[in-house]
Amino acid sequence: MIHKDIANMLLEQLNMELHSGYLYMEFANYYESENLPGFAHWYMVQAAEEYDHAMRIRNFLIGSGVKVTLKPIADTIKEYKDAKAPLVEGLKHEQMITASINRIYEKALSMKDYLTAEFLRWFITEQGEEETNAQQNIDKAELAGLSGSGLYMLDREMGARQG
Ligand code: OFO
Repeated sequence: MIHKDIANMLLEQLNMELHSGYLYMEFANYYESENLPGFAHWYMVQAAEEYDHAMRIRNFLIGSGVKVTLKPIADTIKEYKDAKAPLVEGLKHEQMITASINRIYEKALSMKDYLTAEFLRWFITEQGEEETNAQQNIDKAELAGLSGSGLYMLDREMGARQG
């Protein structure tokens, strides 16, 4: 059984992961409305990954004897000034998620909860990748430009994301 404080932090993180998926689906909705199906596809794949992150936490909590209850998911921004704006929001969001994971990890270590700390190591590595991907998306958009053939080519590349 894990400590109640750690369980509560993980329940909060579970909600944040679901919110991440909700946010990225909203990005996808925006890109669909802008006729950028490749960007939309990239974020729908990302939304599915976030659901997987949430399920990892849910399963860990259940396996640790914690009763899982779900809270409402926070709302998202729905309008963006251009195709780069969601990418910038995405990086900010991932940095916030990283900070949250790190806080739980530090708390687990301080409470000598090595099982939770070990569980969180996967997320720490994953967050490194998530931030790298988010930054690369911004870099590519800056290189490609936000209109014309550059944007068209980038949209095709984004649409090739496998998983
Ligand atoms: Fe779950 O990694 Fe993004 O938010």
